Amino acid sequence: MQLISLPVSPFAARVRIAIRAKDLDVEIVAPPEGWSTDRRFRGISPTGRLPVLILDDGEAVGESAVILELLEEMFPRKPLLPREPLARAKVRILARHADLYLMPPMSALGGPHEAREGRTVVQQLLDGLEVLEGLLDDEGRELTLADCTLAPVLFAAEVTGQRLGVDLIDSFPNVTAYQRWIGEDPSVAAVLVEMREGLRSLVRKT
Ligand SMILES: N[C@@H](CCC(=O)N[C@@H](CS)C(=O)NCC(=O)O)C(=O)O
Repeated sequence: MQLISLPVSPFAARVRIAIRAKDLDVEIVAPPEGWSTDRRFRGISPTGRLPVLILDDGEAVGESAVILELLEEMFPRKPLLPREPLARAKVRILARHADLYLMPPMSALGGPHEAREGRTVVQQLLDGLEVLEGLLDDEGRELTLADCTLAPVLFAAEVTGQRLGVDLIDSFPNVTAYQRWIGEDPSVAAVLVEMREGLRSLVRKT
């Protein structure tokens, strides 16, 4: 199998964490030059987005949350979902929270925006982090799909805050403690290093 991925992509990073945690034999490959508009790439990723998992029979699967669930079903060893249905639902709530309420404002802050619009989006991100603060009540457990999803998102929030000159995470003690805890997982730590290095090389290029 192959994963088309870029080091800094928080969506690709969550899949790379799961691949490491499950010890899967997946080759990590970069997309082609000009990938988001490249016609061949669009053939395997109709939205033109990363990541894409290429299965051994050539079948391509996009959408990071779907890829995570697929890998979990294909390779249940070293599970990243608990057994009990309600516990599984709680994992999925955290992961969906990241996709619905944290990533959209973060992506908006990554693009060009007016100062006032920027303040509104920062507030949306802070609101999302405040909800996360209340959702995190389960520290000290096994790594889950929620952790794979949240660790890169919180890294991106940290970097976004640094860029804006505000600490977005500091005022949320549960989120701060969770970020520290999750960063100690070896699979997460390795992928965060990849994200940091990817970011550095992007900055060097611009
Ligand atoms: N919902 C998608 C989002 C993926 C996504 O937006 N990836 C970014 C890279 S971090 C991308 O491919 N952006 C290309 C573009 O916006 O043209 C997922 O979870 O996989």
